[in-house]
Amino acid sequence: MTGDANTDWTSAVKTVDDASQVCLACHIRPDGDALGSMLAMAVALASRAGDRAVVASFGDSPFEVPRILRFLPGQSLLCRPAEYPVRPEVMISFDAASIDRLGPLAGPAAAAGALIVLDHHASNTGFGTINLVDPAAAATAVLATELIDRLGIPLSQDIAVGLYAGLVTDTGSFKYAATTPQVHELAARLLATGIDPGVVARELYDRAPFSYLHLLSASLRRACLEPGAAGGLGLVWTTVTRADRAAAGLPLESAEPVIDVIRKCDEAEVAAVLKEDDAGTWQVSARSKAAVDVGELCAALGGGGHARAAGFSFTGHPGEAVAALRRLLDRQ
Ligand SMILES: [Mn+2]
Repeated sequence: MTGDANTDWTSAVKTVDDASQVCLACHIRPDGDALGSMLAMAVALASRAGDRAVVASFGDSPFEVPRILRFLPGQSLLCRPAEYPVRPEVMISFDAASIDRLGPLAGPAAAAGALIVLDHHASNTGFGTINLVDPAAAATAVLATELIDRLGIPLSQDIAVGLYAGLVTDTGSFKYAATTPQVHELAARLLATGIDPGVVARELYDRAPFSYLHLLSASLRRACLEPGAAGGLGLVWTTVTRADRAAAGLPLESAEPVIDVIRKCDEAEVAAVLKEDDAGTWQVSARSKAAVDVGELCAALGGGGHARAAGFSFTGHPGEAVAALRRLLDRQ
């Protein structure tokens, strides 16, 4: 935690308590941690007596909640970026390492009377007026829980579902090294509200339309193994093209789970999936097992993320993106 942590938490609580309007935002193309944490906080703030207005949004265009996150409670509190206050009295940012990750909501963030930043990226730039940033936290959901607790708001089931979704997402269903005893203690607290972990897991990971099987198959068939990459630790990569998605009738976000199949490969420390978006830009997801910091690598390519899970965007031929990645891997 940066700065004097306790002072920062105290001023965050006072800032929220004193506000007549609180505006929430999370990073563009939100994942379960970004949207789950934000909606949990939105429900928490809206549940409290008083006439404080609460709005929440993210800067995607078109503005659509990703399919796998449509089960999250609190979506009635969402507004489109165009309807977002231009100069919020108090704004809270969730899971964004830098202000540009808010997309079009970076403007309101820069103009806000107070900006509270809740995040766990080691690369966080400290762009808030109050920065509640803890790289040791397994998820932004951990920090959102702390703020909800400090505000004295009891955890309802609707709040717990969002926080639990964040925890599950960022720990890879309690599989990653960040899964500390404290993570399981928080999970226990959230489950004790009576929420169903099976429902959350199924919504997040265990459902897809039939056509996804064809998209997955096309992508797996093209997988390349480069055993000599990363100083002999190995790289495995593949693509999901616009043509694959058009054939399956699926949006970009449907390609997200492909990396979890690719990264199983024993012969590679690093895995990458290049997903072609609707504009023809490649959205690259990278994962590592233990030795390589893909967060650093992706930051060098204009992206960012964590040591074991990160990403960047690339315009050009996918082979060039892989070549750029390979050069950095060999250097690291
Ligand atoms: Mn996160």
